[in-house]
Amino acid sequence: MKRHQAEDAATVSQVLREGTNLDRRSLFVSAAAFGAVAATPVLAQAPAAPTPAAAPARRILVKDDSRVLNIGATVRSGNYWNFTTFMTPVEEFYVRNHYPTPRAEDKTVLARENWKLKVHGASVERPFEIGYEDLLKMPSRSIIATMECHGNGRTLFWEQGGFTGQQVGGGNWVMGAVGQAEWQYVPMSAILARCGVKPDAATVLFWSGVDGNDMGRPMPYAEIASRADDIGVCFAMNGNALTPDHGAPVRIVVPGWGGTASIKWVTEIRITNKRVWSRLNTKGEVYIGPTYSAPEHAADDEYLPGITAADIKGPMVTWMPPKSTLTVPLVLEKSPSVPSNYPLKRGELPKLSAGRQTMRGYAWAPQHGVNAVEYRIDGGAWQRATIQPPNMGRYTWVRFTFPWDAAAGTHTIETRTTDNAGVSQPEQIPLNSLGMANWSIPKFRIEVV
Ligand SMILES: Nc1nc2c(c(=O)[nH]1)N[C@H]1C(S)=C(S)[C@@H](COP(=O)(O)O)O[C@H]1N2
Ligand SMILES: [Mo]
Repeated sequence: MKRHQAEDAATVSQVLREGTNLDRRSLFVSAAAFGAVAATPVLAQAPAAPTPAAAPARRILVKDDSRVLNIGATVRSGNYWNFTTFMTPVEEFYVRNHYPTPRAEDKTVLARENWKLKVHGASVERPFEIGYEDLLKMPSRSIIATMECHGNGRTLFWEQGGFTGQQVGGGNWVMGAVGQAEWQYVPMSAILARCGVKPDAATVLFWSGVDGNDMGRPMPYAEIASRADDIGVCFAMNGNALTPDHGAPVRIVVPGWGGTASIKWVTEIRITNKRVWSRLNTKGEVYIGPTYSAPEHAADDEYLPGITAADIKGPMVTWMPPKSTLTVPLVLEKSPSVPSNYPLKRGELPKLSAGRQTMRGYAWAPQHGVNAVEYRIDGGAWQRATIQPPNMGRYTWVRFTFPWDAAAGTHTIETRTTDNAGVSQPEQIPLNSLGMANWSIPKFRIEVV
């Protein structure tokens, strides 16, 4: 039975309201559960005061660091060890930018009154341009969906995959480059109906060109057509207009696929009869490694400026695989870097007080939905965790819990998700040198005191 989320407006706002309440209450509970760790300033964060007016040093990103982890100059991770809510508040939602966040003050094309989306291309019958106000007058819907960066969990390659920083490159995402929001959007079905598509359509290119000159991701037209109500041109997140970091005024949302597909600060949708190659489907955001081979391509494909056939190194990442995490900071020992505001120092274990504990976590399986979550302690038998309602299936995550009689000493807890197609997280995944989509079973080491 397929239930469409867009029809559940009441449930959605209820979840959002409950989420807000839960946030305050369980932050305390989870901090308390983590005894010694709770004493560190990161876990003890009070709800943030309104962000102070942007000082020059803050201009790279708008988001206040106090509720997120600073991974690099333009990227911020969710503090997933503090996550308690079903919906991720925007302030706690990860930011992944290839360039600094462009803002309307500097890039005037992003001002609502100037912004335009151009829909055109060789396979379009009736090209059109639309401004922000008119876009908002088109039919819209909303969907609850996770968004996850391909690089989320990259640290697992180093910490437990046996790979080094020479073999796998990229930012040190731990488990927090994922969040769940309610996205409000004009569905591609409405865009396509308005522009008319010729039968030869092969590729849809979502293009920004505002933050950098290579931020466009081609997608097969068939993929978009197959879920044209779910993919769309998004203008609001959790009920509010998009913030600059998340693509204001308008971005694309492709539920279930890795975040790269969801082009922020979008200005153009181009539909063409050729295959299109950009940086983001050739040598960036693709699987490159001994078990992967480069996709087929032809001389008369379209190559965006700066890209040639020689750049096509591996298949692009599409659906994010089933994954899970405990809300426990992962030990960083072998990773090339430790974010400066990570709650643990290099090699340090999180501490938990001995006794009966409720362990918590999140599991997601965007393509088919989460069927089950299991855990095991110190290599013992796999046991079922309890999935906390709601489980809204496809595109969404679930929260899970299990009780643990924690005895003093050092322990390892593993978590494993199985989706509704019967696919379970593997022990290891093969090398891919950009560290994409590591969905291996994570191992959380904990010191019980
Ligand atoms: N224009 C543009 N769109 C972009 C990006 C970017 O750097 N520029 N980053 C992409 C990547 S890699 C991810 S994971 C998501 C992150 O979305 P968020 O920052 O709202 O969480 O945006 C995608 N869209
Ligand atoms: Mo990403």
